[in-house]
Amino acid sequence: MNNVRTLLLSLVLLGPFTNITLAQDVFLNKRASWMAKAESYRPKLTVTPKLPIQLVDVVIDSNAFQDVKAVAKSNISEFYKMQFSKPKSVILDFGEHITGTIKFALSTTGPADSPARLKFTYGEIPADLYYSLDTLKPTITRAWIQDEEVYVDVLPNTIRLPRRHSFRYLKIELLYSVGFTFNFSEVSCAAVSSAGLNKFPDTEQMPSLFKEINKASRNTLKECMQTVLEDGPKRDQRIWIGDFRLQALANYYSFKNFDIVKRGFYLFAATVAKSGLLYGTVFEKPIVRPQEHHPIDYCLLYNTSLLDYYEQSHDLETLEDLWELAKKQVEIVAPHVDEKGLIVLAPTWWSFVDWNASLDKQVSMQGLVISTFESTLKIAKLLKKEHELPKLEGLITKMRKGAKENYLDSQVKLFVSGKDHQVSVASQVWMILGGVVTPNEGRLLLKKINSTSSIKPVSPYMYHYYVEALIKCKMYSEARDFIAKYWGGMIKKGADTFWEVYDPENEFLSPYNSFLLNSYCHAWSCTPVYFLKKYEKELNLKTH
Ligand code: RAM
Repeated sequence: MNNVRTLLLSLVLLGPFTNITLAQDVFLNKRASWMAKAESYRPKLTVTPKLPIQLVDVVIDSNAFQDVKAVAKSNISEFYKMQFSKPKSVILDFGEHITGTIKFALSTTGPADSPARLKFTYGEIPADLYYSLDTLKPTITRAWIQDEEVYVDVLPNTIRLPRRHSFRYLKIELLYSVGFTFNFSEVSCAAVSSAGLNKFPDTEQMPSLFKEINKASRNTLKECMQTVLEDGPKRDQRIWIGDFRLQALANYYSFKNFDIVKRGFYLFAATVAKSGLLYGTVFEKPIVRPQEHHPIDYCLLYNTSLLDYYEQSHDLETLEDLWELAKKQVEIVAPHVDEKGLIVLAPTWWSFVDWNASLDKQVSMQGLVISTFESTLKIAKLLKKEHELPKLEGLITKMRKGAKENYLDSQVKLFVSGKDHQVSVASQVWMILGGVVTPNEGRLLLKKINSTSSIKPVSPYMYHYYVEALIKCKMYSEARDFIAKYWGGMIKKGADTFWEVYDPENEFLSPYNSFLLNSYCHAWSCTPVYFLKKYEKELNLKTH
């Protein structure tokens, strides 16, 4: 009987991946109106011209991030005077992270009788321009690496390169000698973002490190604010629910652009799988379409994000419009909770939680499911629709009890995950956020985990939830000190935008087997501005 149930369930969930379409399209009637709303909230891009400010060299320095730093070489005026005819390379520094397209103009001293072959390499950080990918075997395509060869057939010339890049540093190389000389009379970038102008005067009353953290958070968000809340302007340039939730939170405490958030909710809604389960990712081009996978933690975090949005906007209409979708996520996941109150993940789902490959995710997912069920219940209550999910409250209680009875190791006094009883920070964090323990009990867990050897987060994404847990347990000074240590650690290593992956113990860590494929302006790392603004008083920033 159980096997038949599992088979039927798998077929329904597998529907979108196969030609087997047992399930009907649950939201068929809503897709068109959701898509129209998504389009109506499309933000306008502001184009800002940016110029390079100086020439730099990238050099090895064991104190720098990934052992490479940029050092000033000369004033930018020297660059425009440089004559090019033999192979030569220069690095321009734009002074800040930008996302946009390059325009350049070449002037000649005499007639040109051949093309000039140039190579442009874009670096978000100095290391991007130092290391080569040759010895690494990335698990995702090299096509994400930002370098391109450019033929200039006719000189003099002014050329706008078509591709949008994400960078602060630009290396320009003349690859082969030519029989004439030329110089650059212009290099500029049309920088794009939908964030609007940076309207944040430097009047914040907080120590300079926190001011810098705030600024880098906002810059990270600004760069990812394009026609959607992209996860990263270098890679993957698309919208992911997990990143989206954190960007939306940071946005409420900075740019306050509600339309781009609504656009996200509606894009995910319009592209939902026929089964009614959300996909984790949406592309805008060439047509709006989902990436057909179900990171189940992201699917559920959609509901939490909706609740966050309502708390900031009081927009009951949107909540109402998306309620059936939010409810459906719970209806699909809830049957996977067993008699003990434990979530048993379906084989067709993926759970992300963090990029640490060693992490056992069972306990984290238990807490995350409870926490997102709780958000959904709150939405139901706001809409006076609790009766539509009559068993949810009881299920949450059962899951909390189940988690405590099955995952709390009474000897170690920590939650342990998987058959090897793994101790991780993520497990404690999600047990706290899922309300499995009280804030007082949570405080003991967080103190204990810091003095125990355990699996640690590696991404600012998971560390966001760690800080949320500290705050939930009223450990404000620990939260403040951690933000200073972790995000401040990136600042001290030269970050002007925050990174996709940062493990202070291993700066070369990459989920893609190549740190050159990592993104160094990544949406999910932008939340310090949210913490520092929302909890300004509690974090007691003025005196620290
Ligand atoms: C990375 C994306 C994104 C994240 C997923 C899980 O590839 O860049 O930020 O949400 O992984």
